[in-house]
Amino acid sequence: MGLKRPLQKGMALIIVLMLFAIISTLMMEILFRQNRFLNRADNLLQWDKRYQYAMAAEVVAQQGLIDDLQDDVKNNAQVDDCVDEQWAVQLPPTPYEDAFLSASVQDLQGRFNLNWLISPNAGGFDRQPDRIRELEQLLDSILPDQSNSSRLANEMADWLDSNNIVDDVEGAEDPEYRDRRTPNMPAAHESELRALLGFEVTDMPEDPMLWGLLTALPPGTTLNVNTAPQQVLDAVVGSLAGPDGVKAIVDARADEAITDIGALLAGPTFADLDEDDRDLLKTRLGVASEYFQVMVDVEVDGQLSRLVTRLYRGGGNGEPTAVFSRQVSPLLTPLEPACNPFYNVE
Ligand SMILES: [Ca+2]
Ligand SMILES: [Ca+2]
Repeated sequence: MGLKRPLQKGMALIIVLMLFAIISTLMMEILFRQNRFLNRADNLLQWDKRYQYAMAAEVVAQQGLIDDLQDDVKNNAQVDDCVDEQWAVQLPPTPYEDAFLSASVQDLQGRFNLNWLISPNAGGFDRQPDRIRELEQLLDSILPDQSNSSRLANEMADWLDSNNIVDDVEGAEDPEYRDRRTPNMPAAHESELRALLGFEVTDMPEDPMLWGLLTALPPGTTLNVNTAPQQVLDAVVGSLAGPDGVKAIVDARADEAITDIGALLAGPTFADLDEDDRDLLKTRLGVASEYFQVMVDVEVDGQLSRLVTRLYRGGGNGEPTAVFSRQVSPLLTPLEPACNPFYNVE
């Protein structure tokens, strides 16, 4: 009995020490987790705060667009260009409470609409061979390697058209795609081009701003000749009226915005144009816009967020203005200016 006592004491001491070790490890873990939880909550709160600031700036831009439209209606001249218009301003980084806000607005109708490649029929969407060639021509000026332009334009048409038949040698429908299906309906965003079978990493434009030459709007949407960059005019107008037709538009808008497509097409440059081609241009071109993009950058404590909002500004017919997409995107490029960077580049 006398021998056991010191051993029991020793055991008790070891157990107490082990308990302390376990408890302190637990405490460490709890503190570590609490700290992480607080950081995460703080990050989420900060992110949400930047998002709310961006949404507020979006509302201001939206109001600017509505005011501009009301002005146009009052003056009986519905025209949008990216030079003189009220909406075509860029807000430099401006302090607001603890944030810096910068913003810009772009006209989406100055871009090549991928959904022009199809036209709605009774039950679906038919491909438009002439428009496919226009996209091919435009891709020539966007892609670093032009050899892929024709394939991508044809695959885009199959991607959008209702049938599941590869209509041209370079197209691709469901059987060609292993891990995804073709939507067979209008694209929701120009980035769908990247989902095409033939799109390679090497096809990424060297200048990310080149994506700004493309968009995805309803199939019948007109191209605004006052905001379209040279490359888009080359593809859409050049294909029917040649380089002289494009030059006539660029020259006309250099002085002031074009206000009447009919008057423009009645000019001498378009005199030799086939009657059908003239009518086609008349339906495809416009001088005003309904679809816009608002970009807002928010910085709080060195943390950045960008909100890219796309909206439909109800036309003069009293339709309400409505946001149709919001995207929080990484800041890989500067804010896009109102006039596309390639606006005047030949
Ligand atoms: Ca097809
Ligand atoms: Ca198809």
